[in-house]
Amino acid sequence: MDYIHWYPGHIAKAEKKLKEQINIVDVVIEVLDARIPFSSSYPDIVKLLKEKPRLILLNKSDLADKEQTQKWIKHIKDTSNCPVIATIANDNKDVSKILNKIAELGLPKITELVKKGLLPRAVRVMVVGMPNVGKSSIINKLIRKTKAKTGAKAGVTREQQWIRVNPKVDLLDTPGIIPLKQEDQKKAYKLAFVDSIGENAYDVQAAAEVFINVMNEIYPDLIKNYYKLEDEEVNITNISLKRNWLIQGAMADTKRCAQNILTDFRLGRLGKLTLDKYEQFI
Ligand SMILES: Nc1nc2c(ncn2[C@@H]2O[C@H](COP(=O)(O)OP(=O)(O)OP(=O)(O)O)[C@@H](O)[C@H]2O)c(=O)[nH]1
Ligand SMILES: [Mg+2]
Repeated sequence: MDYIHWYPGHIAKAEKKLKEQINIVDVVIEVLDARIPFSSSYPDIVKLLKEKPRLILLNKSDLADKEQTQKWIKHIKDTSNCPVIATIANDNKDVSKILNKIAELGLPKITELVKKGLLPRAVRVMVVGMPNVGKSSIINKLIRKTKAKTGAKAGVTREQQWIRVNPKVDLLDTPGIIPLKQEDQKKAYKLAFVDSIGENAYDVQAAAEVFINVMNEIYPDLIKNYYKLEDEEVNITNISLKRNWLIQGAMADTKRCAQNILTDFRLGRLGKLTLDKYEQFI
């Protein structure tokens, strides 16, 4: 099997920046992709976030299997002891729920400050998550109504700003990117399927093959039915031929086909799917 590769230099840099950001916040919003709640999580998150209180969002829940999302929410709540909310970035219904949770999670810290004789202040929060899970979209929706930036604070790199979302919550405008460090290739491929890993790190055709295998395990017949295959084996060549994705000499254009399969999944054309099937993990 082809392997997905990462670049250690990038990881070290991302990690350093994330650590600096973590130091100055009270609460962290961890964004996961609802289609892969396990594979988009970071195994050592508690340590990475220095045990800061955490709100977990299963974002892109509009693209995930609803029943699976409910099971994952309950499981993550039970095992992490953190509040968990399913979100859709361009839907504003959950904004107040998110902000209330942040204020609640940050309250012990603010109370502690007041006990020390300091003035109460807004809870400082930041958004973290793997690439492409929807961090920026979530920041944008939280600050939609507020354009006022509250200025830089010591210890933050200059391009970062605090935004007063409401009297109780200050949000860091730059998300923290969680380094993709897993050696676990199964997880890596699932991250590739949801576009969390750049295509220069893997072979698209190999990824599409793995995708078909994953789909056959979790949603048997879905790929076969979607691409209207009959008795032929479900593979890239047969899908190309069926769809008439051809290159010279009437040969299957497997490269184009592989790309199209992944795009169909990413755009939700194959349906609302969860590729980390809860029952396979528990
Ligand atoms: N369907 C759907 N698409 C979403 C959702 N959230 C974000 N997206 C899309 O996913 C893509 C990535 O969203 P971003 O907010 O840029 O994600 P990010 O985590 O900031 O990505 P990086 O900055 O690259 O790490 C964009 O095309 C968004 O429109 C969601 O809840 N549902
Ligand atoms: Mg972003």
